Amino acid sequence: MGNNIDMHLFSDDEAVEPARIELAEGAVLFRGRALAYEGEILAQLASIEAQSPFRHMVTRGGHEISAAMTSCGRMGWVSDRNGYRYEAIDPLTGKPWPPMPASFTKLAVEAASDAGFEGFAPDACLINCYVPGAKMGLHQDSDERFTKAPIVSVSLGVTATFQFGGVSRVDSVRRYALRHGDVVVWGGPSRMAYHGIMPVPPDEHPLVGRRRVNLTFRRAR
Ligand code: MD6
Ligand code: FE
Repeated sequence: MGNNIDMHLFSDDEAVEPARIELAEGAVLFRGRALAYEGEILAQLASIEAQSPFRHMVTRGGHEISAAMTSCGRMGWVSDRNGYRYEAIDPLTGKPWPPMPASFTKLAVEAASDAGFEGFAPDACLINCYVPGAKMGLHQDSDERFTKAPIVSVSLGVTATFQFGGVSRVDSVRRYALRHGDVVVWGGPSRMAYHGIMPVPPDEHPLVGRRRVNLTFRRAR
């Protein structure tokens, strides 16, 4: 029995690290929550990429965003010299964004519900692809009309360091490793928290390769 206790406490990372971590009020990290869906998500991702490829968008100021992006769902996130917004047509292809796969919606809705946000109905899934060195500076997600809805974020591939601050840019930030399969839900008092991704290290994931892919589900309209 003593051995079992030792194994439970020290031999298994899952046991040492809880599956659910409260980052702040309204923000929850679920370790490994998407692992049960990984094959399905990666297959759907290949199909989405084939229809609406990853591309580097520019900001209003003309700076290229280092993460390559695409979207699925009724609305997609777009940035160009006119700024950030949601659009129903992919400007690269001139066609609607690929539909949101049912498995994506199920994962996002269930995770939101477990974090305390019932009735989440995402209409947009922004997909970010980071190669080694790519990053995302501290920002707030404020382009959505319904900020009452939470955001659900799914990390795949190479582990990256997530910075999570407060609702003011000058608030101190905490850092968390986001690994393949981790899901973060945030809303309520955390919905406007500043956050970012530190430069992704030159690692390789056995299924995803030398990249990190992040899905963020939102209610845009
Ligand atoms: C990323 N994520 O993880 C970028 N935004 O690659 C985000 O910007 C983000 O993870 C809002 C809520 C959760 C997120
Ligand atoms: Fe964000």
